[in-house]
Amino acid sequence: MSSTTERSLVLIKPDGLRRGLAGEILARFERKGLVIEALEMRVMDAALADQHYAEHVAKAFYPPLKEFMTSGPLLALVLSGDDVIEVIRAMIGSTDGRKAAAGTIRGDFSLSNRENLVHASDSPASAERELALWFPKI
Ligand code: 3AN
Repeated sequence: MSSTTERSLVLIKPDGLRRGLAGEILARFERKGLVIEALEMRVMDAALADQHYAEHVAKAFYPPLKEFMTSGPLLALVLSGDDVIEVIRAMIGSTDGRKAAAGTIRGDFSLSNRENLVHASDSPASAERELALWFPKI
């Protein structure tokens, strides 16, 4: 099987920090063999939220999502490795923590479809767009 080294924008969301799960989540990515290329603690402001979630701004769930995502510090990461976009999506599990498979981050630690601990780019095009927003110098 061929492989491609990729980069993904990953956020450990405010619930991850509030609940003391940042180390656990980061450790899973490290143990998998992913490379941490950058890591910053940031607070997402309203303008960045609207850009980051451009595809969701008109949806009914967006206002409470924005409120949550701007509610406290998060960790923004650039992770790289072979096929990382797909690998990380598999590690975090499906959006709704109640339905995410056991063994995934959301499946093991989240009971919510909003406070679901992690964001990760879902395609190479999303990764490029999100990395430019969060880490314009990298
Ligand atoms: P994912 O993060 O799994 O890629 P998206 O891109 O569909 O999911 O949604 C972005 C974020 O919006 C999710 N991480 C979650 O926090 C929130 N979200 C998605 N769908 C809902 C929903 N039906 N109700 C509340 N929040 C939602």
